[in-house]
Amino acid sequence: MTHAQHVSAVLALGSNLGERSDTLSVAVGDLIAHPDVRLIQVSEVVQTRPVGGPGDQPDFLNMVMEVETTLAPLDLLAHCQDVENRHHRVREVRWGPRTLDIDIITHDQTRLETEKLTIPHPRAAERAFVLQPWAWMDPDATLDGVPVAELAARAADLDGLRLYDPETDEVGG
Ligand code: A4P
Ligand code: MG
Repeated sequence: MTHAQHVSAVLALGSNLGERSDTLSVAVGDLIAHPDVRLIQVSEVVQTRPVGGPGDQPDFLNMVMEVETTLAPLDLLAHCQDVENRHHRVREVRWGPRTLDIDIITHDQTRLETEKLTIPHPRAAERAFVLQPWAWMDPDATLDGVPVAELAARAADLDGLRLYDPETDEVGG
């Protein structure tokens, strides 16, 4: 009998269409409803200006979460896409508005570069909308050996990031 290996993975969630906050919280529930995915921790939610894509699209809500899973990277991707689809994600414009986007940022020490999946996520190291909530959630986190907080501090989009309060639907200063 083989024993599936438990690893830690970091997922990033984003939404800029519809009931953004509700979408994120339901998606977290959907992601950990899988028998092979267990929640370790979730980050704060941040409101962020869109990076790339059409200039006139609405602001995003973004967050990250850490899970423990026995799923292999491609199976975890399939599960994330399943959850995206449940939230009526339609793929139209690259970097365009979406009800829900779920990216795999890291999967243990996995390094992978295939057409379907690149891990660590190739753009995560320069994106405050991923790095800042991650650094707040896990102050000791590193990405490719560099502290995530340090990467966040020098990310170009850090300016457009505000802490979001799901209770009041307001952003902080
Ligand atoms: N794919 C490859 N690697 C991964 C990975 N590590 N995790 C492939 C998830 N998917 C991965 O993604 C396209 C394909 O990437 C998938 O089919 C999968 O096989 P998608 O979600 O269909 O399309 P997308 O998200 O529009 O494209 P892309 O290039 O993944 O965009 P990003 O990099 O995810 O950026 N600004 C703010 N403020 N907040 C955001 O959340 N998000 C994006 C999307 C752009 N700007 C943003 C935000
Ligand atoms: Mg994506």
